[in-house]
Amino acid sequence: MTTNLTRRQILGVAALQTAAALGFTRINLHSAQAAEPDAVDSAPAIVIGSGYGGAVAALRLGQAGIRTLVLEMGRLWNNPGPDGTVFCSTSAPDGRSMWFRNRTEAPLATFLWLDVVNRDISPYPGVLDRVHFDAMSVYVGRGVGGGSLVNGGMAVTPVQSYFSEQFPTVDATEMYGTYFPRARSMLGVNTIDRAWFESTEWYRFARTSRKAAANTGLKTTFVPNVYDFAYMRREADGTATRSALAGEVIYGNNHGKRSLDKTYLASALGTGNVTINTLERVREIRRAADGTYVLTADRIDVTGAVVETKQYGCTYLFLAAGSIGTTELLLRAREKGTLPALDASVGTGWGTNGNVMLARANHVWDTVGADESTIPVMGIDDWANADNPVFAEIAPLPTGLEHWVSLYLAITKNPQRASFTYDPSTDGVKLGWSAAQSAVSVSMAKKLFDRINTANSTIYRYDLFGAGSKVFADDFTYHPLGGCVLGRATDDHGRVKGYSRLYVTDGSLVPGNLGVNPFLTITALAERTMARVLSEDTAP
Ligand code: FAE
Repeated sequence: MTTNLTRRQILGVAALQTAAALGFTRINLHSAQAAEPDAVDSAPAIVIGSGYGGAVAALRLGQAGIRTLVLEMGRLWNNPGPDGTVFCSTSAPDGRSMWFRNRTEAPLATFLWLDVVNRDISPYPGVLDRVHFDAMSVYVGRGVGGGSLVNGGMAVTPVQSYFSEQFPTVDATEMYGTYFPRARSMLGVNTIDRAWFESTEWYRFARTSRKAAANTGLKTTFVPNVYDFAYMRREADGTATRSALAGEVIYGNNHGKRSLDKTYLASALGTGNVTINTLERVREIRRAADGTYVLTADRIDVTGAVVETKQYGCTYLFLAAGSIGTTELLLRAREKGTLPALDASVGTGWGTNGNVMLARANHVWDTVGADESTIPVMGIDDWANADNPVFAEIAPLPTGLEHWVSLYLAITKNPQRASFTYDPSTDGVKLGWSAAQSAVSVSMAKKLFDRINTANSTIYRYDLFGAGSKVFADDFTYHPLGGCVLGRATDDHGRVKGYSRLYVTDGSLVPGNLGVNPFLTITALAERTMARVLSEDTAP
């Protein structure tokens, strides 16, 4: 990994490693029996979750000199396994791939209808989770860095007019002038060299999809990424260990990716004010009589057994457990009466960002190449089409063989939203999203790709999404958004309604749809919240 780290970031990485070592040692010392919570550990500020929203909160709190504890249910991904790598490979996944599963659950289930993609694995706190609800499942990252550990790294700035439509009370000039640039710079966003893109075998697949779009009269656009493209070129030259060029992405990149543990979180630890506890899942939040917050968290071991139940206290509480995690924590607190004054809109306004995955079969002369980089760098941009707005990421399908498949993740302007409800029988949440709501995304994606197929005399692939010749994968999303929407469940800066010194900084603030991949916006909004909170709420 050659991504440049600042001295503070290097200190931070060293601290992460020490914390992990200590964490695992402590875990081994405890019996598998869960204990009752006893002592309350306290910190002025606690952050739940270490994805984008949590990483921004931790860094800015640490820089402000506020001692901060981050609680993360996943593990720290820094120690190599027996095979010498931190993350397992995509072609031969093991327990490190998925969160406590007996078998992997990859987005593409089959190839030529054959069950050749998924593998049996041993349960372990792996890096990718697929959370199942009735008619929708949600992919999320687990570990220090959250979704940044497993995602495609696409750092896309939304169209300003649509951002303003979704966030009418947020000053867009300030977002586009200050917070988006700040987020891009902190995340290490870079762009692929155009000449290399045009010539390398590794992006033949994207050029072939671009040609099909151009034949349809559609516009394509380059998309920035946090994967280090200079490193990728060295991979191609054979002078650096391959990661993006070795099929790595959804189960973690061993090299090249500027995930949050290398950027925001390393800097946060470098402040000396931030500690991250791993394998600790917050279960309950309540408010003490003095107005401070008390959290109950289960510490698990690598078998998933609860080895300790802990209580934490804090003055400032930042929820950054992701759209699903934060919404569940708040809904449970409202419905069980531990935070009864939470707004009625908590749990509402959730959407899939209109996600649909699909693939086309190219003609034999339109090859995609045996070599495909896992890092997407291009999208079909038809968002300005008022009749059917779609932004479709040109996605890789690296198998090491020519397969003539063009894969896409379409982001459609689906207006459908769903709500979560608390289920006392499981102490969890149910999601009211229906298959009919997914059908709205499918019909929009179909409209666009029918045009592309007609213009190119091509057809869809029917063999990739499981038995039954499913063409449109509409039963999962990579982009869960909403549940605690900005300006509804919170004020305009993520302060949760009904309680002081309680904040949300993650994807649950985004009202269900953004039109582009969401992490840059989540990061920029979190920067905006932290700037306001630190200037107004934490003064002595
Ligand atoms: P997130 O990153 O999910 O972090 C939440 C963290 O909280 C996780 O580490 C959880 O383990 C932890 N957590 C949850 N509950 C608890 C609890 N009770 N106690 C303690 N910890 C908890 O949230 N987006 C893009 O913009 N570009 C892409 O290219 C892209 N590709 C993607 C590919 C895949 C396969 C996936 C799954 C997602 C992709 N995304 C992409 C989405 C992006 O990763 C996602 O929007 C962000 O990670 C969401 O950030 P949050 O801070 O909301």
